[in-house]
Amino acid sequence: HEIETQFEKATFGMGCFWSSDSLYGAQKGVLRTKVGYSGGSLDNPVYRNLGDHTEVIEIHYDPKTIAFEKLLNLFWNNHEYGLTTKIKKQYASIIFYHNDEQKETAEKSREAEQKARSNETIITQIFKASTFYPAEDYHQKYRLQAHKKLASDLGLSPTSSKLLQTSYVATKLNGYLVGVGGSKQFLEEAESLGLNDKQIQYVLKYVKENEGGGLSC
Ligand code: MHO
Repeated sequence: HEIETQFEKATFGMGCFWSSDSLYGAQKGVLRTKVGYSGGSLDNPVYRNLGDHTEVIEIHYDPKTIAFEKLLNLFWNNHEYGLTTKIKKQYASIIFYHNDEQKETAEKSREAEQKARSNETIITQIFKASTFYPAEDYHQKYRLQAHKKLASDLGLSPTSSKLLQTSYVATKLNGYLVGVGGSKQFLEEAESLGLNDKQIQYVLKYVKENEGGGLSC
C-alpha cells in the first residue's frame, strides 16, 4: 500500500478539502495526500471546532515526475479566490510554502495570475507552512469511503485509519472514483494497484461516469 520514494510536500488551502484530496490524488507523481487543518493558532483543531484554521490538503509528490508549478496550476484552476465572493477562513485560499524555492515560485505564479485577471483582486495568501493537523479519519479519502465494500476489501476502511493517510492505492482510488485522471490512466495502473478484475470493472464504471465532469464537495 505504501510507497517509499523521496518526496517533497506541498500544502494548499483551496476550499473544501474533499475535492482537493481527489484532484491531487490521481495526478501522476503524487504519492499520497492527507487532509487537515493549518494556518491558525488554536491547538489541536477538529472539524467542529476549527478556530482560526483553514481546511488544507497536504500533498507528498515526487518532483521528478510532477513539478510544483503543475501543482500550482491545478491550484489556480480549481477553487475560488477572487474578491467578489466572501470566503470564510475555513475555506481560505492559501499557498503554504515548505522552502524558499516554493515561496518564490508561488509568488511569481500569483503575480501572473493577478495579471491575467486584471478585473478581479486575488485574495490568495502565501504563508510559511506551519503545524499541519490531520483531519478526522472520516474526512480522509472521503470519496473512497463512500464505497464501503471496495474500501474494506482493500483494507482501507476508516478502521485502518493510518493507511487512509499513507496508502498510495487509497490516494489514487479516491481520485479515480470521481473521474480524475480518466479511464486510460486508470487502466494503465489498475493492476499495479493490486486490484482484481472485478474491482477494476467496478472502479472503471465510476471513472467513466465521472470523467470530464467537475469536482464538487
Ligand atoms: N458541504 C460539506 C462541506 C464539508 S467540508 C469538508 C458539509 O457541510 O458537510 O468542508
